[in-house]
Amino acid sequence: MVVHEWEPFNAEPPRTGLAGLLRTPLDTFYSRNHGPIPDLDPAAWRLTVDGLVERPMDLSLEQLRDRFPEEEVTATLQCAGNRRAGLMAVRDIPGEAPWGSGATSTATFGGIRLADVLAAAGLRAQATHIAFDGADVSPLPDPPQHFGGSVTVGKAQRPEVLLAWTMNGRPLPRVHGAPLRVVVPGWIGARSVKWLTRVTARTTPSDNYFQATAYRILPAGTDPHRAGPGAGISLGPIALNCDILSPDDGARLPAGPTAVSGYALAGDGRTVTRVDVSADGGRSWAEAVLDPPRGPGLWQLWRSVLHLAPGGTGITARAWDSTAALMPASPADLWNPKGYANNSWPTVHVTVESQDAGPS
Ligand SMILES: Nc1nc2c(c(=O)[nH]1)N[C@H]1C(S)=C(S)[C@@H](COP(=O)(O)O)O[C@H]1N2
Ligand SMILES: [Mo]
Repeated sequence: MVVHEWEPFNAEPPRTGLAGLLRTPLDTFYSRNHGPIPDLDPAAWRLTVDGLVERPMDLSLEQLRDRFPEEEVTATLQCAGNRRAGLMAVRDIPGEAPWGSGATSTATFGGIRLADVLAAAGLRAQATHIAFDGADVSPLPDPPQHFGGSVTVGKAQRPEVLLAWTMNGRPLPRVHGAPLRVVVPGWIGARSVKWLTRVTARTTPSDNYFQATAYRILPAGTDPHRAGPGAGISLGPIALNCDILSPDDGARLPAGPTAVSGYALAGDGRTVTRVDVSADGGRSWAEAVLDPPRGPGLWQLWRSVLHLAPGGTGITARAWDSTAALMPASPADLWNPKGYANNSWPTVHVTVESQDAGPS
């Protein structure tokens, strides 16, 4: 793992650690934290469901297990800061981690549907947002605050949105939110709140710092330290993106055909319909072989074989979605003061050895 910070713990796998696998192994899955990782006693832990509901509830893990049917969802989590390094290459973003391609990972999560819990609590018709609170306290807001965020009621009631206690068939690891986390496929990772303690039905989005102030796209001239709650564009559903996972950036490759592979991830409610690969900076493109969509918020793997001339070459990819939207070419057009949502065309630089090169 590439560790960006030890406290709070922030780490991502190298891109090649994600390559070719539908599911990311637990020891490879990225970790994104905003404060110390809490150590919760599962026996004492309770989930509070309150706000605009007919029957507020306080439920233990055992009660959640007994009352609601268990479901599994395979989904990709992606941090809004994924590929921030590509934006930092355009212009520096002080105080934020230079995430590469690895703040994206996929797992099979098991637990219960948030929709079932909301129905049991008697969600009132006026509710338009469902807010989540985590047990961790982040020192980033002033004063320090629990991590939290919200999604719309429409998304909260989707069958793919889970309250999860397993990950790839194992008990949910502490670093990923044990004993219970939210999983919101297709939305920025920040809405998949870990160490969940409270679900609140409201008429407005969460007031939490990580919803109201952070995780927003500010206009390029703005000082993020002066931007107050509500400034900029709130991030929720993620945008179409793709990446090259193999070969690695900087790889030296033997002469002969080059296998290129990666993932593409559509925005909420969409699917990826085509991935193209270019070895000439986007002047010409070859269509990659793309896996079919297998579920909401789940990446689609793709692969291609290129015949590259000896020497240094860039390999670029781009994806199209089911609305015929295409990823933007340039990170410069996307640059924003907090460095979120870089979905520009990814490029890896490789060197292809010439046919007659001996062993190096
Ligand atoms: N309670 C809590 N939940 C959280 C966070 C956090 O710091 N605290 N980080 C969020 C962010 S920004 C992301 S991208 C995902 C990362 O989940 P992971 O660490 O399991 O990969 O968790 C989200 N949920
Ligand atoms: Mo994130």
